Amino acid sequence: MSSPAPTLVRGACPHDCPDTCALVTTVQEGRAVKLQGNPEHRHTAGVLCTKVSRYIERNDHPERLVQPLRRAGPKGSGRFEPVSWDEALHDIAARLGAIARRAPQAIVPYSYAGTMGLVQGESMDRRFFHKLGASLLDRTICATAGGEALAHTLGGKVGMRVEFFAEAKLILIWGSNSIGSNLHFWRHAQAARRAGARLVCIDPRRTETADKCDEHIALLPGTDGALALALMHELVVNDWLDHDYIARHTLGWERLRERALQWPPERAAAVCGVPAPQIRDLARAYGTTKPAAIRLNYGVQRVRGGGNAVRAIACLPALVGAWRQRAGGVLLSSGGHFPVDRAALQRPDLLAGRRPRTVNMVRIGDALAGDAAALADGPPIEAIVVYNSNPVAVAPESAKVAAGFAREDLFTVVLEQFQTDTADHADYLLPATTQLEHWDIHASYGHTDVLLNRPAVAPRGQARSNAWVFRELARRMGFDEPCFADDDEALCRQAFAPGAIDWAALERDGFASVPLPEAPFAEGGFPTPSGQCEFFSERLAAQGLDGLPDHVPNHEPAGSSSAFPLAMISPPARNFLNSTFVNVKSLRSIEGEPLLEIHADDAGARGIADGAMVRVFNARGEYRCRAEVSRRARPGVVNGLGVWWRKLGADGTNVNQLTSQHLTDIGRGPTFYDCLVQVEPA
Ligand SMILES: Nc1nc2c(c(=O)[nH]1)N[C@H]1C(S)=C(S)[C@@H](COP(=O)(O)OP(=O)(O)OC[C@H]3O[C@@H](n4cnc5c(=O)[nH]c(N)nc54)[C@H](O)[C@@H]3O)O[C@H]1N2
Ligand SMILES: Nc1nc2c(c(=O)[nH]1)N[C@H]1C(S)=C(S)[C@@H](COP(=O)(O)OP(=O)(O)OC[C@H]3O[C@@H](n4cnc5c(=O)[nH]c(N)nc54)[C@H](O)[C@@H]3O)O[C@H]1N2
Ligand code: SF4
Ligand SMILES: [Mo]
Repeated sequence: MSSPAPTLVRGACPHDCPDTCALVTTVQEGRAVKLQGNPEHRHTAGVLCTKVSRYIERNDHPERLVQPLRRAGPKGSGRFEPVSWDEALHDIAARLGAIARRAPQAIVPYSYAGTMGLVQGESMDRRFFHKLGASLLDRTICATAGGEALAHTLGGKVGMRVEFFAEAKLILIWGSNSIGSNLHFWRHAQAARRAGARLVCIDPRRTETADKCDEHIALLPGTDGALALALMHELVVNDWLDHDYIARHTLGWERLRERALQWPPERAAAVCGVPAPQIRDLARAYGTTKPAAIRLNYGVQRVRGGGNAVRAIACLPALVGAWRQRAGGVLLSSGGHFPVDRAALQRPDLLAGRRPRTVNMVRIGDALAGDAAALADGPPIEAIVVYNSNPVAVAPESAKVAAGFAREDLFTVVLEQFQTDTADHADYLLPATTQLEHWDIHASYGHTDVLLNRPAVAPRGQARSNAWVFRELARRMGFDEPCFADDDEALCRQAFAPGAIDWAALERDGFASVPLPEAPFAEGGFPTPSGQCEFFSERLAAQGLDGLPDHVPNHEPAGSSSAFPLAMISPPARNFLNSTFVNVKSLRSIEGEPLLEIHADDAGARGIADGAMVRVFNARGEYRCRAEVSRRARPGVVNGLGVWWRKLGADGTNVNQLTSQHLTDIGRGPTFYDCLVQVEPA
């Protein structure tokens, strides 16, 4: 007998990655046998990264959570016993209900972008917590510094369309290791280079992307604002300006001009730790090459002055009139181009006039420890419900985060696919479906297509979608609004207002483009209050902040401490996605083990040989890993790559043992790359 013909199911990559690839899963006899990039989707072009081409290995992993579990050991021990869904949900509803009757804000949701799906990420969950009156969560851990900075400059997460980078003659890749974390953009950059474009990488680390660019500017972390201001200085003094564009489409030029004139390249060179001629040369290229495009990424904004740096960089295209051409401008995020109907998905009206306090997820360590400021002067946290996130590994100052999650008096529910560091601390650990097993719908922050994800296979074991869990909890709590009955497929349909996207195309192809002009700001029309590119922001000035972009030094500037003389950054590992995939053996074996890249001079001065175990430490903690004496590290800066699972590291910690809970200047974001350390042989 021949086996039944395979079926092809169209989906979307769920990961927190700007590329939002279109997937095609081949299903045979109910099993996913092959996963490929959809060749018909122009942005995916049939290509997936190494990580997601292993998604079936992750899906079918022997350690997938397949049944609800209840804690059976001390808090944090990771020991569990099986329990039925009914019993788990009944008990969770009862315990959350008892807290909610007294102090609903003592319950905190904690979620981020384990999936970027609008349904499994921000729909039924939000409805549930809104109705409950739980604390709100400020979801700042990644992109709010840059996102809010962009909103104060361009008016939102808007910018160039990614496909037109291929036509640029100069591309600045600014704070992005595109080969590792934005592969499909890199294709366009390479096409541009083949057509004669110059590529410049601006990054403290000599990344694989830097290796392949024409030039690499290895500035010190947190000094991008100074570099951007020096570029402006040169644009002004050499009159490489588009006066017409500036006059018609910008706000605050006279004031910005004065600010820029305070930043001659020599001043910036001293701050950035790069030679002044290199800055002059970059300014000449930017001022005289058309079209010039900037791929700005989130790497620049994980420092105290990250918001200001993004604002300064986002001003550059207007100065030279780069927006006039479709291959000119800047792209940090395209997320603001999507007409997502968040009110329909999340139903903030269920708050019914209540205004719960907001907890900043970056400061979860302090919040769990009872710090009044981190608790926003609200009640102590008695219960936390974690989904789509692994805070014990990814949040800063993780000794405090782990201690908080280890509190015996904290009631913790974790929805997860795997037993992560956070899952180890659960009272109830609920098995979650993967992208191959549930419905979802996706916007993107790197291109401008909406993608629909259909389930390809049945859930493993008793795994259930996030939306299912919150629907069932709502039912048990007696929440009887009709919106709590919407199933996952119905939620997909509510994500965009009727008529806002082409549903027929989405259902047929799995993707549909958001209508958008080729050069969105050729004639100005920025979505700011003034309609102009706002060099000066009245809104920031009204908050008591500098209304102009400036260089804001790090909380922990390089060279400011003799005890901790090295600046540490901890950018993504190519074969992990944040802490996701660390437990996939084939990918972990490519990454090897937690590494700290260190320059030969810094290693030599400390008697550290290549491959030696080192102790990396500061006042917040210490972390052991292997040193790699590497040309990828510049003098004075060490690179701790990737967010490893703590329990898979050398001493049960990871790089976040060292990072701080300090926040950014704009957007209340984390400052992972604003961190001083010392290193010694272990
Ligand atoms: N493979 C892989 N891809 C990923 C991720 C992953 O973990 N792995 N993470 C995903 C997520 S959550 C995000 S938010 C996105 C965006 O992720 P990004 O933050 O854009 O990540 P990277 O592309 O690694 O680029 C960051 C680069 O910034 C550099 N950098 C660090 N500090 C500074 C600085 O002060 N100035 C400048 N100019 N550069 C600095 C780092 O060395 C690094 O090369 O990537 C996503 N894609
Ligand atoms: N030192 C340092 N720390 C960092 C960073 C850094 O560069 N350096 N990067 C930061 C950034 S940019 C970010 S975005 C954060 C990311 O932090 P997180 O958003 O916490 O990302 P992940 O570590 O990928 O964890 C996501 C978890 O969600 C789970 N998950 C996936 N899909 C589903 C689902 O459908 N349902 C449920 N219930 N669970 C699911 C996955 O199994 C995974 O364990 O980390 C930050 N931490
Ligand atoms: S992680 Fe990024 S590059 Fe990899 S498949 Fe997903 S969207 Fe594409
Ligand atoms: Mo992120």
